Amino acid sequence: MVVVFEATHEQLTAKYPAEVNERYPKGRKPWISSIEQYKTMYDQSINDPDTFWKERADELVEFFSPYHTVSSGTIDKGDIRWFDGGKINVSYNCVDRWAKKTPDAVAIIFEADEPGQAKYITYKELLDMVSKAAGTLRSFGLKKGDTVAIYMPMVPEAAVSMLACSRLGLVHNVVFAGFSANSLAERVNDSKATVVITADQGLRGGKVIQTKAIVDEALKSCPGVKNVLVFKRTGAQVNFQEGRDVWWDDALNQQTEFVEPVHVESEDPLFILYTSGSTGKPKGLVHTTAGYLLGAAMTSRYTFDLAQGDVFCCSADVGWITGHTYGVYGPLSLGVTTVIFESLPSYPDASRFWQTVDTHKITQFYTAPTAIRALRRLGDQFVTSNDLSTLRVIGSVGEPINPEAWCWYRTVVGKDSVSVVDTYWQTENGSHLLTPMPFATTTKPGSATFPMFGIVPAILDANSGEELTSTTAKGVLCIKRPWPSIARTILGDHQRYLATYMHAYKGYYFTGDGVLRDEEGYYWIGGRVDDVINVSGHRMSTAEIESAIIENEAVAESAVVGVSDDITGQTICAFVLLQSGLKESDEIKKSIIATVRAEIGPIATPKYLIILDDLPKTRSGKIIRRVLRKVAAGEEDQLGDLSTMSDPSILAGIVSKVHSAF
Ligand code: 6R9
Repeated sequence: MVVVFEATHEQLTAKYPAEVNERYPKGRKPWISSIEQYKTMYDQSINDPDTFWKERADELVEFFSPYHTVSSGTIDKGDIRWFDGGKINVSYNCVDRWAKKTPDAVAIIFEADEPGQAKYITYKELLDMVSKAAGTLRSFGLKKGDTVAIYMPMVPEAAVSMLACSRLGLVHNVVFAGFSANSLAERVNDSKATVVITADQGLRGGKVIQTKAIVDEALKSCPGVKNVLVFKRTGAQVNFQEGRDVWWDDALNQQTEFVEPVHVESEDPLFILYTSGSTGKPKGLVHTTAGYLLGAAMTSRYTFDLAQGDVFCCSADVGWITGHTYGVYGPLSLGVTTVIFESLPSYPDASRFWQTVDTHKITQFYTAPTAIRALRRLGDQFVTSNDLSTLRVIGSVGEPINPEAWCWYRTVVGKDSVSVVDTYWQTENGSHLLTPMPFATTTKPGSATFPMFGIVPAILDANSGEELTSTTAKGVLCIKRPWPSIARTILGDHQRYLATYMHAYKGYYFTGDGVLRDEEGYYWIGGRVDDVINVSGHRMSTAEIESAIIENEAVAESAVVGVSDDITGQTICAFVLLQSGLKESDEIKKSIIATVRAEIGPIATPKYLIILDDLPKTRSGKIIRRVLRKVAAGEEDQLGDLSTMSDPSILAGIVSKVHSAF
């Protein structure tokens, strides 16, 4: 059974015409100014894709030497290639081009944790930093194709590090700095990184994070790492291992020679990014160079109506795909200003986002539903005390946005006069799959509306795998054709890539999300249909959390399910069976929580930890998670067919335990 979005009739029919957005960009028309223009371009992207993509590539990116083939390969074979034969460099496209054309334009605004401490980096300065950082990486002996892990707080130097890697054809592996030492070590080793870039400490909401100490701990089990480049964020005294560790400032200051961008192949890897799948081990998705860059540039331009002169703020951490594509590569490839936001939406109070918008005259703002819902709950006064009239487009990403939060975002933040773009996509996709066009698409709160150029969605019946071709349809979302920024493989496991995405429904790319298409062809994403849960827009697999819990010696077995939550979308609910002879106690519970935090990181902390005497199982011994999910959702009257359950008499005990825990 697939759970898909269930909206009320009112929600499905509420509409916001594109014309309400009168905040046109200064001195030009929006990139897409009518739904007819969108449709014409979309039709071309489907009927004559090679011409469409050649035109976009000509407009948006610069190759050193031309490609001979726009695209080749199929989803079924998993051998997708774009712009074969071309030579290109991402840092050249994102930095050098603009440092020549508009050297004094601001590339990065750093909105530091404490208000009033912003820093501005022009394109000319960014080029200098990127060249010096690349020179430093080269001095470590790194060569094209080598991997560098980046474990950094949200500081401009994180973006500089990514760009410096791309300048040399090095593959970056950014690991979210909220992950534990164990998770970091696993990702460093799996990607065979030999250098780690990090900071002494991080700052978030006034709290200090011991970033370097976590790296030191992780590297005890990473024998392949030869050097650690350490940026001083706070200047605190931290452990420093002579011979291995190098200070960022010292190393960059020694670089006197300009480092030219290396001409890499279109299909050379640009980065690896780990994400959770429905099984235990995180997957290292591999994105390649030219297709990814074009996907980032094109979607940034059209989804946000971005152009030079705009100030774009994406609040996502660089440790996630959104931070990669829309915090760094998309806006910089268009020569616009990107805001790197180090703090929290609630620090020092709930007006922080909106004060940041006014201070830097932000024109497009992009955040997650969990932040929107949390801020909505704290009250309108934090928003309305700010002007916010520079905003033209406000975006949402990471999880389904409920219509109430959508309407609040548009009415209170957007003052009923901007476009809301609810953008649907995934780490695997590189860039937007479904999104409105800000001055063209009539939106419906809660719907990501229509496909991006080049994207052919298909809704399949989850059980039969048959494509549902009628306009109104409900099922699982798949994509029928390759697009430039789709991930090309899972590092070291192409079979898993094929099995997970390309062969789950043969010939279709499978997203793992449930979807509804309404009678007007609008898409409504329902959420994951697999064992992936989404907490505040962070993807985690239940299997991954279960294997962390099992690491605790008091635990015999565990089953993790997602429970819906008003603010975070979902939260983690862990059911645990203790080793025989052990009794439930606060100490045991605390120790299990500590194990999860150490194994994965604080983001995986279960909100509910319920110790049971028995888990619901099939006769063959498989845990029936569906039963636990239903009980945790308070739907114990809808458990469905229990004929395969070995001992239904344990249900009453589980229900009463859950009731007392919630
Ligand atoms: C970009 C990003 C991907 C999963 C995806 C889906 C959920 C993302 C969404 C959305 C509904 C949206 N998701 N955007 N669901 N509406 N606008 O978040 O990538 O971390 O890989 O997560 O997030 O479930 O499958 P990633």
